[in-house]
Amino acid sequence: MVYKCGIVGLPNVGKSALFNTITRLNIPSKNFPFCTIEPNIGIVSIPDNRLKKIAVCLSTKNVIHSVITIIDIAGLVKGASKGEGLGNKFLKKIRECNAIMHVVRCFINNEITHVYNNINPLRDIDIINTELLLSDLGLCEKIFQKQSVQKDINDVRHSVFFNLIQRCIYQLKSGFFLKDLVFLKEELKILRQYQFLTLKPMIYIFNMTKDMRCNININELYKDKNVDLSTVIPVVLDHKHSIQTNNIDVLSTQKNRLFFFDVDFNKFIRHLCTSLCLKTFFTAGPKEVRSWTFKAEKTAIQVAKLIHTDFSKGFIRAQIISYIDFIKYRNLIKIKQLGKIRSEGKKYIVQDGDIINFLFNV
Ligand SMILES: Nc1nc2c(ncn2[C@@H]2O[C@H](COP(=O)(O)OP(=O)(O)OP(=O)(O)O)[C@@H](O)[C@H]2O)c(=O)[nH]1
Ligand SMILES: [Mg+2]
Repeated sequence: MVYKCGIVGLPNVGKSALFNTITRLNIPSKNFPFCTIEPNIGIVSIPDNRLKKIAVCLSTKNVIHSVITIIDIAGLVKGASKGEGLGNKFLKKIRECNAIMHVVRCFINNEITHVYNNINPLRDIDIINTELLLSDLGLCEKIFQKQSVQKDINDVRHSVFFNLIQRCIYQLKSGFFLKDLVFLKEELKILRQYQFLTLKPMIYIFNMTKDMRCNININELYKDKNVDLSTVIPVVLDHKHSIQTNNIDVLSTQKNRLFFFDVDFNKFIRHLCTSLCLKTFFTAGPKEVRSWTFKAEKTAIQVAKLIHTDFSKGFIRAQIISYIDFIKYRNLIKIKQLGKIRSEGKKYIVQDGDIINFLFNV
């Protein structure tokens, strides 16, 4: 399963421009709201210098990078959760994604229409987040009503489920995202099947003007709007499909302004992956060396499934060399002699940089 990242935001804020930049595709990105109607799907390789280094050690020619799917949908407007502007249809597409990229217009250009007439990033964030929240609230209430009809008072499972949905409703009615609540593992498993929007990891892409002019009040951003600054990536898009990204230095929030530094395209994708808590493991052999992206905290049997369901169905154990050891000794016989190949069971929590050989039997 490839990790899917959906782009949301108001109409005409640069979602498709960002999509083009990341995917190096060329879908229409024009100066009118709702330029995008049907979702655009692009696949992007995740750069990782370690792959090539592993391939050199093994004299393997075929190097395959893991990929992430980026989905650009139509703009959302106030009332989207109630169907305004075909909002429900668009939101459904986002429910199928693993994570959300929320594009916020910060650039100033009088020629580019803003659907609410002026540049106000915090208001825009509020509008989109409110729609995501209301959409989840509607879904929770539907689930609650459906379960009320079927409720069996003596069934413990039912009352656990009821309490869980009630907690969610309370959280959403208080104006907070579900991902800000603490859930037990089993509760998360139940909730994930409903694809709640506010349970997904979200990063904010601030679409900036080249001169970085922006009057966002950082204090307001993270205190009042509850935005975790580590999830904010300011970018400057240009028309040659290149990207400059910038990171916010949290220290500079004291000065109440954004602080930027330039990084390149590859760093942007990696930054995106880091913000979404995505990790990488490798499979390596004489035929190919390949990277695989997975969500942090996954077990060996869970990531085995990414390669093939047989790997998890018939899982015996995983033989693991850490990338650091591999590069240090560069020789499989030596690595073996030094006892640096570990044997791990299905519950092992896979670490970033693990080079894994799955043993299975079906
Ligand atoms: N000056 C400037 N223009 C931009 C920037 N990003 C996007 N635009 C322009 O804004 C207009 C809208 O961009 P799109 O990428 O189509 O916006 P969108 O969010 O996909 O819009 P919808 O699909 O209608 O929801 C286009 O004319 C872009 O060229 C930017 O950073 N600076
Ligand atoms: Mg668009």
